[in-house]
Amino acid sequence: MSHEDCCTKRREALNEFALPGKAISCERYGNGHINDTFLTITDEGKRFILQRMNTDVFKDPVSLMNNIVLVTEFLKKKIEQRGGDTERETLNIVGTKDGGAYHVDSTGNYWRVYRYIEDAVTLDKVRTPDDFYASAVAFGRFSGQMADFDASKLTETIPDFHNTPKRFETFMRAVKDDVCKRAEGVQAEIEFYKAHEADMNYCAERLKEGKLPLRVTHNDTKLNNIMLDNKTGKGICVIDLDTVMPGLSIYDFGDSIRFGANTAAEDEIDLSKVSLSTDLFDTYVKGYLEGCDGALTKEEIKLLPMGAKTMTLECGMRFLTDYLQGDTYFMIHREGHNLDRTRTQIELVKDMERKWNDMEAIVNEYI
Ligand code: ADP
Ligand code: GN1
Ligand code: MG
Repeated sequence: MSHEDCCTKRREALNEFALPGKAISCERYGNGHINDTFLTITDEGKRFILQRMNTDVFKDPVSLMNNIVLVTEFLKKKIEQRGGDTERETLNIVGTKDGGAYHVDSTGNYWRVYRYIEDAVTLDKVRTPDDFYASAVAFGRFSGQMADFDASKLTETIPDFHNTPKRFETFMRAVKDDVCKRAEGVQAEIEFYKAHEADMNYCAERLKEGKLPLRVTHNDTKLNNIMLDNKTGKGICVIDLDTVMPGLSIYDFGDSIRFGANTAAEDEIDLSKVSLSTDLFDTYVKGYLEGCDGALTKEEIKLLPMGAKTMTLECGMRFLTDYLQGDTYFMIHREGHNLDRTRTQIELVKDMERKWNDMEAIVNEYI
């Protein structure tokens, strides 16, 4: 869609929602890789998040929005029960003028609006360990809150989202098909993932054996999917609820480590900057277990390092798959962006392997 078309579509879409006052600005916002996100401000100075949902990624946006309505309503009740602030501690959907949770425009784009969570930030990098600790407590608490949610009500918005063995099959198919003729240039990266196939099966096998429980998890626990309160520094609200589905707690833990305990950005080009901060790892273990409030089993705690390694392997392999398939899934902002992302993830796995004993010693302290 051209820039102008996009602006027109946005304006038209905004008009469908029951906003107080008139929208006077609407600018691209945030660093998510999936949806098109815009910040809109009304003539009364109220702020809202407008999103064009990515329907290539989320093939059933109607069920997805149904999930989000169910989850946010459920969380709202819990927040009310503990006397919290329902405006800030969960996402709030702004309905359309005719009472729907989303709008479909004339060309089939799906739009939604959330109230903007004020006096809070999302971060792409921790400023201090306290930020990471706060995010860990909040993500842990999120899964605790979801413990008595009826998972059968949820649609799997992306089937096999964290089915790592299946992701490996998809990756191998992408290597074989090589539709963009890029495989030759990334042989070392391909070999790295082939050599780690057994690691990628490990947690999935423990799940199959019943050693790891299936819980309702967030599944996309990046640091920038949590709002930190400007005044208290606490994790006020978990956002990006598109992938709330049954999953493994060690994967929620692991994806946070992959993104937040890396000493470099996810797309850093200078690989010498990439490493696992064992201090941040320790901080996150402490916060996550506190947030989960005793809910994790001994086996889950023991396998937290493996959750981190699996998520870092899986995510890097997904970036490489997307690179091989012509960058159709993750939003890219430069040539080779997905390959840069792959390389940081590989470097991070290598550093985890070097620091494996330290990671295990840290979690053992908490068992
Ligand atoms: P994506 O799925 O593309 O990652 P997100 O839902 O995570 O999209 O939104 C992208 C970014 O927009 C977030 O990282 C956050 O900075 C901002 N954002 C999203 N929802 C809100 C909200 N309700 N209030 C404030 N900021 C938000
Ligand atoms: C995507 O939507 P966002 O940017 O929070 C992706 C995650 C990846 C992450 C990598 C639905 O997360 O699975 O781990 O990018 N989300 C989806 O940064 O695929
Ligand atoms: Mg996001």
